[in-house]
Amino acid sequence: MELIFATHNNNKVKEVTKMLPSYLSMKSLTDINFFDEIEETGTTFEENAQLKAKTIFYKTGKNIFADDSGLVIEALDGAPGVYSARYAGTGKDEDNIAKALKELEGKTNRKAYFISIFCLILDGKEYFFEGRVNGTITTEIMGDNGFGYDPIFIPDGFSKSFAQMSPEEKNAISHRGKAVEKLNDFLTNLNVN
Ligand code: ITT
Repeated sequence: MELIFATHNNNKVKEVTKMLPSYLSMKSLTDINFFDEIEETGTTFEENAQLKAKTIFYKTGKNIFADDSGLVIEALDGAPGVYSARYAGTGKDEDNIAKALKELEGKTNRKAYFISIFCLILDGKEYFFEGRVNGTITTEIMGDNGFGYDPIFIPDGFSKSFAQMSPEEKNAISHRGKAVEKLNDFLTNLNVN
């Protein structure tokens, strides 16, 4: 079965590609020549995931899924949250990281979680899958794998950041990895092929 992943973020594509079962053929927005920005006007991860999936569904009529994700930091009242991609306003990961570390200066509570909400539109019907991973925010950058806030996030139970893990290690415990697992289970149970 063909499934379009409604994202412009190639790092998301790379992570998810490694986890999908072989009966799914995933196409990215680049593969279908869709380059327009999709404005994320929602106030929740669910709303934004749905908005991205619906936009591409209306364009193509095909089976789609979208991922809206972000970092939620307890001591910052949930920021950057749904604004994770545009937190510093420059669209650059290093500026977003610098801003998060600055806002956390002097704060002892470094608890945070990553969340990923997938919205699947299959035969016109919507389904949602959630993945979460708890952790702490470092005081400095650690590692250079991955993307986004990976260099400042240490998942609970580990002493290294997501950016110090291999893609496989990160996928095994990450918010996105968990959401993909739920998507896979759902499709497998439907006997989609
Ligand atoms: P699309 O909307 O096109 O999918 P995007 O990057 O704009 O791409 P989001 O709106 O979902 O996606 O924003 C997610 C942001 O949250 C992302 O740009 C990173 O800054 C951060 N983020 C999400 N998952 C992450 C991960 O696994 N590791 C590090 N940062 C992550």
